[in-house]
Amino acid sequence: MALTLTEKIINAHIAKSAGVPQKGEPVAITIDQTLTQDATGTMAYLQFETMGVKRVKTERSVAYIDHNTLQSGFENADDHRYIGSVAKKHGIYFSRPGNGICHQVHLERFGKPGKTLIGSDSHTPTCGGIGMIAIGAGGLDVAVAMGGGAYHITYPQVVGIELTGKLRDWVSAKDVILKVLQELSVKGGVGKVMEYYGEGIDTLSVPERATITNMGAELGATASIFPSDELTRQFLRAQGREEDYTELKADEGAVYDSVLRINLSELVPLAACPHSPDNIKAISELKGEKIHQVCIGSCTNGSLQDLLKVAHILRGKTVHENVDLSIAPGSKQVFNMLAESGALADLINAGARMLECTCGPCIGMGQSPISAGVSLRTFNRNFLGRSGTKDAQVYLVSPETAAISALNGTFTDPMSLGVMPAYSMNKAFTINDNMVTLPASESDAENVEIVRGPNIKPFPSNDALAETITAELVLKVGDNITTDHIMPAGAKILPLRSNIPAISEHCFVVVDESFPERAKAAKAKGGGVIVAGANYGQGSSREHAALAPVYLGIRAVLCKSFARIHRQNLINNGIIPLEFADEGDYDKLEQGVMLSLPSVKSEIAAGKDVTVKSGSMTFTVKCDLSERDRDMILAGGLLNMFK
Ligand code: MIC
Ligand code: SF4
Repeated sequence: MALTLTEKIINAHIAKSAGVPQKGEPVAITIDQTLTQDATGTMAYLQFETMGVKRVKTERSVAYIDHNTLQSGFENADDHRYIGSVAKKHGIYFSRPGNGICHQVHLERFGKPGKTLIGSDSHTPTCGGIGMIAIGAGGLDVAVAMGGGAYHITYPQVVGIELTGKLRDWVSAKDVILKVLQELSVKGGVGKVMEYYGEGIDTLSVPERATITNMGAELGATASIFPSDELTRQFLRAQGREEDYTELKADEGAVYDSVLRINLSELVPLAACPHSPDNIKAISELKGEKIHQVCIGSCTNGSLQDLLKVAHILRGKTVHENVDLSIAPGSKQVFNMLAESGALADLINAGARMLECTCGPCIGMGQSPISAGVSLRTFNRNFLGRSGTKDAQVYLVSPETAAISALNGTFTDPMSLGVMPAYSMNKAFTINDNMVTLPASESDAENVEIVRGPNIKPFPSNDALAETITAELVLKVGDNITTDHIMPAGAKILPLRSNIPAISEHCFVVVDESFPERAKAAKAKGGGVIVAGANYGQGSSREHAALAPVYLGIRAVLCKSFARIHRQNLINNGIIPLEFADEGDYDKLEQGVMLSLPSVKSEIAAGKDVTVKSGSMTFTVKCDLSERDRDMILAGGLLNMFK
């Protein structure tokens, strides 16, 4: 049978040889590579340590420091040191602070076509740009994979995205993925892999493809992938690793579960408007509106190609007096090459505030906009409050739109710039892996000591499931609640990532400041339940959005539907994921009522719907779990199950 590229790679990685499961059925896949970043990494490595595995069992595991890099106290620095020491001891490559953003560096230096990668960051699918099945996951799942365990997913549907035509001058790869988001929405990719094909892909370089696969995360997709072709070979050759190249594509006649066709020639510059990546308008509709800030960089648009275009636009000009422009290159390689080519001088001369090559403003690590400010960012998320300024209006745009708008002080269509100069990717990148520390040899590893700072507190454990739950409906929220609502990030809160009791005090405060107090009061009386609309938990992979609720006594989340990674994080930590069988029941429940689940344990163990009672009302809700997930829920989480 003719297979899609996604199916070929997944089928070659099926862990147990019970044959290829049907689409929508659980599948366990073997994992070739893992990555972690520092904001999720501390938890992942604490969990890895409890597994007692001496050396990672993957082909390559890399620990990056790129998120929590603002050291305004000892916490982040301590966590970096801890991760570095674990990496050295257990066979993990360590990308030191200053080396760049995990997804950019992994694409440049480690990713390999045809391999599987999971990472404790939702934008891990970036490496789909070089033909990998790369998936974002919770830290615990990454820890299990480092220990040689399989990764469990639902066998995805494969959406074919056929690209025809060619982008016009100043229309960017970012506009392609914004168009896909406009068509499919932030929940359009749940349970699916987006596979790109068609003549249009021949016009997109690997970094451009990576911009597109990166923001597949915003569709909720499990992964996004491009074929590995001549352009992939050129990229790998330019990275000095042509030997990692393999040609990969879908079989002739492969059938996709659904198809979306996009003619690149018809696209125009777009923006995702506040506060959702699928709230799309054309820049021409926003033209002339005043802006206050521009931030360029991130794992979406921090490549050399992106920043060379920005430098070209800024050359010899000055950033508008009402605009603050910050630029964070995606990696040390990009930063170096900007310096070598002289483009860095163009950026500095124009008045850009150059930041180190980290996530920076994308995760609210500095550069919060002014009150009610309009900020144009080349990033991938514009969720409420994520920038650090709650009433800021964040728009997601291409580097081209960002740069020209920074000069004019208003939304400006880059197509007004006329003909674009010919850009060719460098034949060779500047390669210097001196900021990647190699792990100790097996014999030396015995002597490596793990360094633990005082900020590192043990993670909370859950109890095995009891037969009955009686809990308060402590919070009722609507559709598309993000993990940035559940567990906000930013410079003030991120240093608490290794301290669950402390970070829990910030849980849901963007939505309701009294939530932590109310949840704790409910915990003392049996626990709490959260009720939500559709696509609950979209966005990041941060396990803290499950760990803090565990700590605050949340026993179950009852919603219309879940985002994939967050649902798994809830299960891994023993919070029951329930879905309304009749969505009308959502409207009947009010915050503050008591809910009882009289036979929850027996019902879940028997694979039945779960009975819920509230006052005189009785209804059933769905709890569709694989056998493994059911065992985890009954045990109170993955680590309990191991014990
Ligand atoms: C994000 O972009 O939201 C993050 C910060 O990279 C998260 C990870 C985290 O919260 O640590 C993600 O995408 O998974
Ligand atoms: Fe970092 Fe932003 Fe990318 Fe997340 S989305 S990995 S915070 S650059």
